[in-house]
Amino acid sequence: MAESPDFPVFAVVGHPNQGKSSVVSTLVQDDHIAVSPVSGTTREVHQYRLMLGDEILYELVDTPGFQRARQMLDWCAGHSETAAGRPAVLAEFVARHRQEPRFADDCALLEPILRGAGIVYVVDCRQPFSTAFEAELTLLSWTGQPRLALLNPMGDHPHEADWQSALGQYFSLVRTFNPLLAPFEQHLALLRSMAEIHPPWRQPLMHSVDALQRQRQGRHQQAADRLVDYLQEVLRFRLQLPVVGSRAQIRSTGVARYNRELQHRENQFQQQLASLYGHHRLDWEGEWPGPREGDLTDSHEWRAWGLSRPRLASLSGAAGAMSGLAVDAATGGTSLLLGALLGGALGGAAGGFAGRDALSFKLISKVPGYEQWQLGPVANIEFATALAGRALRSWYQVRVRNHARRDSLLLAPQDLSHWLDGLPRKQQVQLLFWLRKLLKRPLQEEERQQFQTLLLALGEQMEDGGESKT
Ligand SMILES: Nc1nc2c(ncn2[C@@H]2O[C@H](COP(=O)(O)OP(=O)(O)O)[C@@H](O)[C@H]2O)c(=O)[nH]1
Ligand SMILES: [Mg+2]
Repeated sequence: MAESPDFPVFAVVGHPNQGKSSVVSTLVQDDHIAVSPVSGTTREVHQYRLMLGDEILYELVDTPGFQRARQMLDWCAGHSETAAGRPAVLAEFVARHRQEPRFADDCALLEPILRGAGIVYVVDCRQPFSTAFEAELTLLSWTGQPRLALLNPMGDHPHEADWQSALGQYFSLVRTFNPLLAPFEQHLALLRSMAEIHPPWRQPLMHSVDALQRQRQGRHQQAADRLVDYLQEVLRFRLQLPVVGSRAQIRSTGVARYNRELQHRENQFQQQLASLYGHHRLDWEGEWPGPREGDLTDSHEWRAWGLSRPRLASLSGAAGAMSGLAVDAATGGTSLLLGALLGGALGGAAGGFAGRDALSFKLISKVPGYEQWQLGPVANIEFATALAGRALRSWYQVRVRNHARRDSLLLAPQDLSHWLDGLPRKQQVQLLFWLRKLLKRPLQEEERQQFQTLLLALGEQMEDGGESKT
């Protein structure tokens, strides 16, 4: 057997179309890997390494599916006398048949294993277990390499018990893992399982778990930082408009331009988030339903992203809860002096939206012939919470997205359905406080840090909130 590398290597194998490439894609955080409903998309063996800086954490080998396991097994059975000789017989089979097109896939997938890779066997448990799989399992067991089986539950899985029973005979560990939907914690759990099947890889894989956790925290930090910049920019964004036509006409073309600018900034923000989390091919769907011309007090689509009016009103109205909050804040170790600030934030909530337009619109130069109108900044705390809610939702979607997914990312307001309303009051007040501050002026360094701390907490909450919709 060739000398093994000093990082763990696993070959991901199985029948065609079981989700092998998807498992590889998710675990190496690479959205470039060919994942496709068309069987036979992975024609060759590809090695993918998860790198962190210069360090290789592990390598996964994506393989084509088994094609002629039965024939291969028959040949090997006829050429081996004892169990001890089986790995050598498999190697001989590969050496003799690798040039034959009919065995090309089978040889290709065995090669890395014979060189020392561990085995991750992937099966979509919607199909019944049958003897067709038995040959594959037997061959894999004959390699003598450490191995683990993954049940990929794509939808219903009526045959799961059969599969468990069959796989349990060939694999020391059988785990359930949905490469498209498994949350990050389950990726780590899977790596811990992989660490169990081969003692020499235990330490490097447990190290990978730590490193990936740190990487994720770092990504969250950077995303929160970006989020502050983004909100700072869009909440304070203003457009200068030349005087062409009537006030109503200027306003109307201004609002259209403003929305385009907003959409553009949101797209940029979303792309930055995506690339922070290692998504390089992400399509976003979902127009930002920006303010309309004449957007005053009636309901508009953007409202669904923010705090609801009853919620905003209750934040200013519930005096009893407020004193509770102030106490909470004083003892909660938050650096915000909420008690002192509450009045300001809530006063804003009360007065900040009633009858107010989403954007300020005013004449900023009255010099005849050089008149100028200005649209923006955001003038209404309700609209500000909608922008923030939408940005938070974008962040959430990217956080929970696995790299195996190839569908576009859909942002629809009903996804959120006033998620912000469900936050603890204290966080709502804090969010309002910072948004209001942003509406007035850019944040200072220390304030940024505080706002970021809040955003990080909100980010955690989004994931823990049991929102499994993706
Ligand atoms: N719904 C669903 N589809 C999946 C899941 N895993 C893989 N797929 C899809 O099944 C198809 C085949 O997946 P792929 O990873 O290319 O399988 P491979 O041929 O074994 O490499 C792709 O369209 C995947 O998006 C899953 O857990 N749920
Ligand atoms: Mg594949």
